[in-house]
Amino acid sequence: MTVREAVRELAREVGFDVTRVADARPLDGAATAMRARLDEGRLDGMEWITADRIARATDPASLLDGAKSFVVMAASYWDDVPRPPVDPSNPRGRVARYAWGRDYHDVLREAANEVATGLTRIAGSPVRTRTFVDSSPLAERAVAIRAGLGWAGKSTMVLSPGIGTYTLLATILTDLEIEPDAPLAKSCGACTRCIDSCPTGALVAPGILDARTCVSFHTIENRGLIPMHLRPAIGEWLFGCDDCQDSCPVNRRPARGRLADLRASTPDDAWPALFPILAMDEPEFRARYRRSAIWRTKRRGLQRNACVVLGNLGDPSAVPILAAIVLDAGADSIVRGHAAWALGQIGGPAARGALHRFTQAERHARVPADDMVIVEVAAAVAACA
Ligand code: B12
Ligand code: SF4
Ligand code: SF4
Repeated sequence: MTVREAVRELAREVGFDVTRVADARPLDGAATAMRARLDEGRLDGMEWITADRIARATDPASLLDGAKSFVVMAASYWDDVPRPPVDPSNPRGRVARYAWGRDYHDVLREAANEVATGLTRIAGSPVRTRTFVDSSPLAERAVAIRAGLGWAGKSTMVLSPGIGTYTLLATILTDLEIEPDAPLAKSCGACTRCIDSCPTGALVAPGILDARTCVSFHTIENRGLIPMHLRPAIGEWLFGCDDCQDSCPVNRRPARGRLADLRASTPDDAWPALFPILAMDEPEFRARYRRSAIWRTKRRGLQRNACVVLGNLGDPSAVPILAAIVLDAGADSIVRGHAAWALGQIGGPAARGALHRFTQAERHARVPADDMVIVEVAAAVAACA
């Protein structure tokens, strides 16, 4: 058995579905493409993606001394949790599939580290390795594409034959020379379904995503206000977005992911009830989400997103809890502002009354609020009218 075959077998044993090998030459094409996205402002809002980071992420020699090969592995996380019956007294939002289970950073890192440890055994002598799962500076998709693990989809997702796009990547960079795989000679052809189904038009051209309008960016990475004009298009997405994947024909017959830790434990992991999220204090948020990818958006971000979803659902049953937030001078301003917006979307006498109460109370300095909340309330009053 060759080293490549042995690594593949080991990766399969620990739960990865596809494993490929690439050489560790600089990723020049990706560097140029990523720099262009940065310079065009399409990565604005993710200040950690800098020109310097892109240079390192595409220069394997700077990531590991003597780097020779990448082992890149994909784990499918596809699963299905049917939507619970609609109950207006208990409205729910939707979480993107990759965040249903235990934090994928931990799950994939543990599995990838087993493969990295196994490399020394397979090679018969000590080898140096460095493992990457999402958060380190490595252009992971570019490595996957070079290794033939999949092709670059028009959605910017890596598409792997047989398992589609519902995959997460883990990569090992090593100083061991392993025979590389060839890139795939495949493409999306004439299909444009992901572009057509994107609710905000964030896929501005085939393979070009503008994060400034992407629902996934706003519900996960954005720490502040979500631009008002984008909020309606967020629909029910509480965290992340799968629209460009749900529409992809390559995902037509997905197989259930094998890493059980990535699956939802309860329907609430996939379709969380929104009122309990709005009522959560910090210790409750920590207890529920500390081991989930949702932790990244922080309590404030999740509550902000819950307000947006409630506004989009438009059910008056949400008015009392949203009104209580708007009228609570101690509540977070970002959450308050989005709660006001939601009241404006729901409309009707109860929502109008709550906004009016806020305006009166604020005018008499009984409910202090910063300018941003005042602006959001004024816009919500106008929307109600
Ligand atoms: C920043 C980031 C985001 C941002 C920006 C995404 C984007 N498309 O740029 C936001 C927050 C929007 C995001 C969203 C999501 N993300 Co994300 N994200 C990342 C992260 C951390 C960096 C990506 C980055 O640098 N983007 C900049 C763009 C320009 O580069 P890129 O798309 O990664 O790669 C392109 C270029 O390299 C180019 N390219 C490569 N080689 C070459 C060669 C030549 C010659 C040329 C011209 C171009 C070229 O094509 C690649 C594919 O488009 C990676 C992890 C990592 N460290 O790589 C995860 C990662 C890309 N995300 C991932 C996932 C799962 C998601 C979501 C599905 C989560 C969700 N359900 O909400 C969505 C999908 C949205 C989408 N359509 O992409 C997975 C993707 C797995 C896969 N099968 O593709 C990754 C790889 C994490 C992981 N380890 O699994 N993400
Ligand atoms: S994740 Fe959602 S908003 Fe972002 S590109 Fe895909 S469909 Fe569009
Ligand atoms: S929807 Fe069509 S164009 Fe988009 S990634 Fe899938 S196959 Fe490619």
